[in-house]
This record gives sequence, structure tokens and C-alpha cells, in this order.
Amino acid sequence: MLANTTRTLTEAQREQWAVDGYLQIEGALSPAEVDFFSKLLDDKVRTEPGYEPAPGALPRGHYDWKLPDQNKDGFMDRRDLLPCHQAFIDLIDRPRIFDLILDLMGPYIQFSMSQAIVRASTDTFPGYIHTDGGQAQKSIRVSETSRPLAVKVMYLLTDVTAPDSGNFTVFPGSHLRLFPEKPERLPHPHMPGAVPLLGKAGDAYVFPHALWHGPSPNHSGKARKTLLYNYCQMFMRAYDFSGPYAGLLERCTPRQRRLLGDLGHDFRPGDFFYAPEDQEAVMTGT
Ligand SMILES: O=C(O)CCC(=O)C(=O)O
Repeated sequence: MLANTTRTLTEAQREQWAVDGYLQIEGALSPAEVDFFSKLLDDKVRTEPGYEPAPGALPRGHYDWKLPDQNKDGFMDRRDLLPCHQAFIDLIDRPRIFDLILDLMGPYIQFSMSQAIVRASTDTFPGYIHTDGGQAQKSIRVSETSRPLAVKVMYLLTDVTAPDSGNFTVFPGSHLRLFPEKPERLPHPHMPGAVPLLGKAGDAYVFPHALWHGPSPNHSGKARKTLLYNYCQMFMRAYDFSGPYAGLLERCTPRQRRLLGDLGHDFRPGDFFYAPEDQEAVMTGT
């Protein structure tokens, strides 16, 4: 059964989205869900091989199949979580957050990526400021009144109550303007304009790929865990799978299937540009 999707942004959220370029949704996950996902990362995701960064072997942003560090507080950056557990599939269109995604992005969207990141407490990581969407998105900025091209939801699984705790750090408004990124002025989490956000486990940050953002260093003494879910307009490409995600479709609701690329027929040229006629009804559950 699909939840009927009716929630929309408040006026204050709409303004914050347009001006600052991000939202913080408190209590998006319950404490029980935070515990559940946190244990799932420790006891299942981390103990099995999966797609992880391979610095030195592969360029930045490319993932190789490997086993992460087995220390539960060590660094982990796992992609393509959905096959790992039904709960990861169900989080794709969790009503309270997905309602906002639909309101922001419109109904012609797909799910494009899932990720779990554990930022270890360490003196060796200086943080990392970037846009999402690779090289291209650094120079693509839509206007305040436009729908975004792609949006990420970051669920905190750890309280982040002080700076330099692996905070999600944003440059408010940077989704709308040229941002300096020169060898002599590389963006970093302590430069002017950076806002290291605080939050409670269970909070979610929602932001477009165009916003300059990233993790601050983590000197808190404890690892910071997050889940990240990405959505993009249908004419763009998913990052974690290359076509309809066939291996998962039988575990999905109709809406989840559509978000994972199942348009209800075999691929035809033009698909994903013009969506099936029931796209809006499938997305909103009406
Ligand atoms: O805070 C992190 O660990 C990374 C989050 C981030 O910058 C991203 O997902 O693009």
C-alpha cells in the first residue's frame, strides 16, 4: 500500500531552500530506526564485501568491490546498499522525506544512488568540500525558481553536537553563484562562508547537487555515521545501476519499482525523457 503523498514544504522551508540551498528535517528517523540502521552498518554492511572507494587503485569517485576496514569506528564508504536489506529499499520513498523530495523535484524523478559513510575520528582527514554530480555540476547552477536537477538526503545516525565532529558543512547560497576553486584557493571546511551544521541522530539534511558542501574533519573521538540517498530527474542517469534494477524489482512496491527504472515495458528509445502517463499517480500514490 502506498502512503498517499500530500505533505509539502512550509513557506519557511521553501524560502530556506531557495536562499540557503538546504533543509534540515529533525527526527526524520526514530531513535529505534537510528539504532537499527546503525547496527545494520556495523554487523552486516561492514562485514561483507561491497563497492568501496579504492584510493591509489581507482580515481576519486570510483568504487571497487572490496571488504572495508573491520574496525566498527573505522572509515567506511559503501555504495549500492539496496541489495543488502529490505529496510534500505523501503527508505527510498519513506513518506515524510519523500513527500518533500516530490514537492521540490516534481514527479518525473528516479532514485539514483544509496551510500553509507562512516567518518572515523582522526587527525589525518582535513575534510572535503565539493558539489555532487562530479565535474559537470560544479558549473551548472539552476535559478531560485527552478526545480533542482538532483537532490541528496543525508540521514545522520550519530549526534553531531560540536564543530569538527565530521559535521555536514555547507556554503549557504553557493548553489546559485560562482564558487572559487583554484589551486591557490582550494575550498575547505574552515574557509569563510562555511557553516558546519549540528544535528541529532535521526535528523536529515536535504540539499541539491549544486550546493558546495562536505564533511568537516572529525576530532570528536567518535565515529560519525550517515546514510545518503540520491534522487535525480528521469532524463539523467542513476549512479548505482545502469538500467532498471532487475535484481531488486520483485522486492519493491510499484512506486519503488518506478524509482528504480521499471517503466512497465522493455526499453524504447525516448524512455526516461517522456515518462509513462501514470508517472504522477505512481509517484503521489493517488
Ligand atoms: O559527510 C560526509 O561524510 C560526506 C557527505 C557528502 O559530502 C556527500 O555525500 O556528498
